[in-house]
Amino acid sequence: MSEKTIFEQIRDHEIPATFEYEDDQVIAFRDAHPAAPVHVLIVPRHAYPTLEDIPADDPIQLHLLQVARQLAHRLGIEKNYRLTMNVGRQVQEVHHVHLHLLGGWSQPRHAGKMAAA
Ligand code: DGP
Repeated sequence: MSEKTIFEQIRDHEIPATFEYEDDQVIAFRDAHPAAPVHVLIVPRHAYPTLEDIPADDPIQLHLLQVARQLAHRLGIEKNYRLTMNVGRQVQEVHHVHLHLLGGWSQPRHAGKMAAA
C-alpha cells in the first residue's frame, strides 16, 4: 500500500489541523505556514496528485471553487481574496491537489506585485 499524503492524514484526523469546512467531497483547513492573515487549503478527499490527474469532466473542479467562495464569505474576506493552485512536481510542495484561499490583508495586494521568481 502506498504511503498517505500529509493531507490524507489530516483528512483521516491522524494529524491535527484547524478545520474550516468538510463535506463528502472536500475538506478545508488552515495552512500551517500562512502566507496571508487568512490562508485556507481546500482539498479533495480523493488524493489526486495534481489538477492534471483529475478527469477533465469531474465536477470536483467546480466544487472546489464553490467551496472557496462559500468560505471567503464565511471568513469575511469575500471583497478581496486570492485563489491559487500550484500544479506539478516542480511547484507543489504537497502532491495532493489543493486550492489556496488567501485574504485578510489590510493593504492592497495586486497580483502584479506577486514575486516573479
Ligand atoms: P503547495 O506548495 O501548493 O503544495 O502548498 C502546500 C501547502 O501546504 C503549504 O502552503 C504549506 C501547507 N502544509 C504543508 N504541510 C502541512 C501540514 O502538515 N498541515 C497544514 N495545515 N498545512 C501544511
